Amino acid sequence: MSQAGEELVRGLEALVPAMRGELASCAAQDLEDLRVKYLGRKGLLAGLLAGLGSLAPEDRPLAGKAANAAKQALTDLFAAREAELAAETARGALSRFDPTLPGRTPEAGSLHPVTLVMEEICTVFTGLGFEVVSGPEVESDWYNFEALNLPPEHPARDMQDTLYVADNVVLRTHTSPLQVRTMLARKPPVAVIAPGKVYRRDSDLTHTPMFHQIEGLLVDREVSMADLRGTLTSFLRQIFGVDTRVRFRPSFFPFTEPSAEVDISCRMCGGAGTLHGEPCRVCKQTGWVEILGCGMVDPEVFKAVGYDPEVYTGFAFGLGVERVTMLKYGIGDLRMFFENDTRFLGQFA
Ligand code: 2NM
Repeated sequence: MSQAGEELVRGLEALVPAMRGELASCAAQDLEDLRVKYLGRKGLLAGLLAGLGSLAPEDRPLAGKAANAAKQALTDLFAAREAELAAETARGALSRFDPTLPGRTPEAGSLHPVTLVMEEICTVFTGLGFEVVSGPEVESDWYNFEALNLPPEHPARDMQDTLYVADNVVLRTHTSPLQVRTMLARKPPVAVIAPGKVYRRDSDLTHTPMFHQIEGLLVDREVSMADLRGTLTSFLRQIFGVDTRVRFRPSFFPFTEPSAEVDISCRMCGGAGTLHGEPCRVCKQTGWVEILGCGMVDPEVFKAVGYDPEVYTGFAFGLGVERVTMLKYGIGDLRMFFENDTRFLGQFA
């Protein structure tokens, strides 16, 4: 081999120990620079390979072989060191991880107390054989008023301050339109409860423009006021406790006759009217709190939905879910339900 050929081969062979030495003391962030220096397009290896073309033809096979060997060796050395440094970095991260530190607990949501009580009430009535129904919050005047024995000029319409969407279209002021829809769609016997949002033009300390209501309806042959009384007493004792006393007072609703309002013994003072020698604020010293309204479905309602009032009788009732929730949990301020303070809401998780 010519002298030039031998020099080129020695140069190629010398690259390998040179790179090995530099790699050994190289830090991870300098690795790329080293690769460029030896293996880059204008690197040391490329520089030597450029001399290959000017060798005598008979020297080229040996020199070419040495060049390939050098390139392979450099590539392998580089890959090995790269893997080694990656492993070291990973070990470093692991040593900085302290498994004894407390974890970061992910925040979990919880159901709103009004939702919880609404579901609980539905569960009680489902257990008594009622079926849950739902429907639109925007209703026509007919479903919300007319069919419920509230004709256009009826003074009772003033009892409800209604939110109008358009002429003859309202945000439902109660869930009764659902009972109307149910009666139009089915024949007796029916036993349904209708939970949902209702809307009234009312906003102060004790009223919100939207609140939740549950109404119930049972229609069959020979349904009596005694059935109403037994059903509601069972329901109220399941919600408020077996010791709860229940009383019915005469009242008036346009869609029921006779009608009644139902009181339960005050949970705050146990019905005594006083608490720690002070007048009870929940029942205003009466020992009773009003919880729902009810009655026997008025024959006019049955006529509107095509039920024969000579054949069928039924009872209906309605209650406000926020009110039930306040009494059940001793919450004194309606606004708590609408502020979405998680310190309050989280207590019901
Ligand atoms: C109440 C009180 C009394 C009631 C009546 C009806 C219907 F559609 F069957 F006629 N649904 N709900 C009713 C009766 C509601 O809420 C205080």
